[in-house]
Amino acid sequence: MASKRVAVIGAGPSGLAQLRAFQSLAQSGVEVPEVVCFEKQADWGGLWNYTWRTGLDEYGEPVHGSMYRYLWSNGPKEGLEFADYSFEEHFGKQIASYPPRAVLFDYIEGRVKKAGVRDQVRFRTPIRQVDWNESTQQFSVRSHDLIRDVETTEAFDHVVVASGHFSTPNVPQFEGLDRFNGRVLHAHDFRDAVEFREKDILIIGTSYSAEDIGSQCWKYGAKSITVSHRTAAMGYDWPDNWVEVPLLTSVIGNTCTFKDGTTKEVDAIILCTGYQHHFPFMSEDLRLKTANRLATADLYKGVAYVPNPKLFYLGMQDQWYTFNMFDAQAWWARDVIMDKIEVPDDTAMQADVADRVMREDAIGDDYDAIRYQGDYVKELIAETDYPSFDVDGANEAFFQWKKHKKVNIMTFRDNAYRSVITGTMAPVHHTPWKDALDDSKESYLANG
Ligand code: FAD
Ligand code: NA7
Repeated sequence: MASKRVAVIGAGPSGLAQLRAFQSLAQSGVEVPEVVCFEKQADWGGLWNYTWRTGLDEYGEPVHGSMYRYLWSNGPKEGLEFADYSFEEHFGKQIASYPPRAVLFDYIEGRVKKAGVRDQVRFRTPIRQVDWNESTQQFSVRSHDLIRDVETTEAFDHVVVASGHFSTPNVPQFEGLDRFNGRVLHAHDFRDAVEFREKDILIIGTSYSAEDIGSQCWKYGAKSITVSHRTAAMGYDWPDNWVEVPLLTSVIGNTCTFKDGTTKEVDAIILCTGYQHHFPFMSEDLRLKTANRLATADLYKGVAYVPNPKLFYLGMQDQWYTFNMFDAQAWWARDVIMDKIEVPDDTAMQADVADRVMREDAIGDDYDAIRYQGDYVKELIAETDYPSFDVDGANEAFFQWKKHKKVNIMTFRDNAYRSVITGTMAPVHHTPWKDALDDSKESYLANG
């Protein structure tokens, strides 16, 4: 097994899950393959590794980060807790349920520091090209050491793509945007809500980014928030200076016109219109092409690439579950690589994908979608030694979260839930979210 080589692309939560999966096996005395993780940024943590930069970085690489200042977890931490590393183990106490970005970064990092896997990561080394070599039955992987400005091509038996899919923006065109007299940006480039203090802002989109960036701007003093939808309004009980309108049809000067003929003068337009699965470094025969959905195209068990199951993609689903689902996937991919799990023939893999798509298409509401992804997590962990946990209990935390958002979209983060890993109840945070302007780790952890 030691002679096998595995390339992991990305050291975000998914890639780090893969490193931890192999390390946990090695720790139990099993000989594992050589694992090399390539990370284009200077540090690990993926999106949780905050950068002020937008556009291109200091090497001319597209900036990966889409996270912004003051971001607090948009779902309860009880839904994402690692089954092998609880919040209590990391912080030495139970903490409140919606941690800000810096707190979650610390938690993610804590597990992999403990595992001692940092020396497996080649930082500042983006992958440029991955090809399959039919004659050697290996992948040819070309990476670029940005610091030394040297490109290297190496052979690997397996590739695990963990490069995320919330970094390359989906940017639609609207008539008149090219002549708008204010700032237009995509959510990917949003960094600090304070910029929009006293401003009238228009947000396009109705999903997580729209809801949360709008809420940040509201919290930090925007004058008004107008949210424009293509399909349906979000329908929360918004504050007085927040309205929902149909889709933007045109922009003249600072005046935006919507599908129902109404207009609004705005200072800035933030396109919260989602992201693309973008893998320019994968040769076409290896490149995942999928919509952002729970049942991705072409991935057996949501992980192994059907046309070439020596290749794995982690975390490519739309996400209710995150960190613990990436773990479930990483442990499963590890066991395929270790020849402990057998991948069936092409017909059976395609049938598996079709069945997942069909079952997702039959989902009625968000509660069913949460159950669907919870069942998926259960399915994968049942096949490996990832510590089993109460997934139904985690589903329940998500159900409570949905209900709390309906009750009041500006106070849902003030609630607390029970850990399904340690069984302890989270404390209620010391300050309501809307009044907690300091999002530092020190401030958040000052609880209890
Ligand atoms: P990423 O975190 O995107 O990490 C991918 C890594 O791959 C990066 O480090 C990147 O630099 C690297 N990489 C990319 N391309 C290459 C290449 N060619 N070569 C080498 N390295 C490469 N989830 C939650 O659970 N709770 C939240 O509150 C939450 N909030 C979010 C808010 C925002 C604004 C966004 C965009 C996402 C949020 N998410 C949240 C979801 C998020 O997707 C996951 O939490 C998680 O970060 C996904 O991990 P990942 O490792 O799959 O991808
Ligand atoms: P999502 O969840 O993919 O949502 C994208 C939104 O953008 C959704 O409301 C779409 O509306 C809307 N959209 C997409 N294209 C258009 C066009 N052309 N016109 C108008 N509206 C459009 O992305 P998010 O950024 O919100 O969330 C991504 C992750 O970041 C998420 O996992 C969080 O954890 C944080 P639709 O409903 O399709 O009409």
